[in-house]
Amino acid sequence: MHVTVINPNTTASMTRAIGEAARAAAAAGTTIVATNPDSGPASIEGYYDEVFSIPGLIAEMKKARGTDAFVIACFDDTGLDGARSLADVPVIGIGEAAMHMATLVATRFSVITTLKVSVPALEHNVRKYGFDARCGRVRACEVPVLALEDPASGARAKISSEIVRAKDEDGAEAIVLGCAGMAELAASLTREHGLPVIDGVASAVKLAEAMIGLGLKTSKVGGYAPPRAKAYAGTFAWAAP
Ligand code: 5HY
Repeated sequence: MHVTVINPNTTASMTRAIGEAARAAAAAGTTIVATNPDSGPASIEGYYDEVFSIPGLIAEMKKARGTDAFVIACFDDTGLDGARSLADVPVIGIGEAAMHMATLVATRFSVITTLKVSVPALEHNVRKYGFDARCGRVRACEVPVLALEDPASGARAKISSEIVRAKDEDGAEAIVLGCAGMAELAASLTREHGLPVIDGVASAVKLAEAMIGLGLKTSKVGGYAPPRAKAYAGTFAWAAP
């Protein structure tokens, strides 16, 4: 199995950490290639950054050869529907994957993301995926995406105290980590707090392996039908279907 993991922001150090988390979760025989675009935002925090990260994501998909599945390694599931329209193979967003895993192990979960500017887009995804009856709240630990990799940011402690609040105030029975940059914290936070703390990168890789194993492909009979051939002008002529 060959899985292409795309970090839609342009920060290579974050892509390396995402690749490590994906390989740590992958089964023997699954090869992981982790990439990021060379144009677009250094991190995705809110709607504006999201808009400018999608062309780079699509460009990385078009470059990929012989992949059996794509993983979009941004918790906003950036450009997920457009990506599924382009690809025949499964395309899995780490946000949707982690939420599915949470509902398999708990009646109620909370999401802990980076900044509050990211919260509305994630709340929208919770509703879009039909998890609003199972998700207590989308919380922000107020640590910027790129500060997550800086030990001096106190990110782990801030996420940890948000978990305590989610358990007390939301009745959370599981926690979903709301950023690809939090992947390496899942295991130790699970031990510390005595409940499942779920990382989307690992969740998406395992779901990709399951879907490839089942021979499941993206349906092309409706919303994810291939885009109709047409001209794209100017900067995006390369993206013309
Ligand atoms: C992520 N941003 O997973 C999201 C998290 C967020 O660059 N990678 C990003 O804050 O929305």
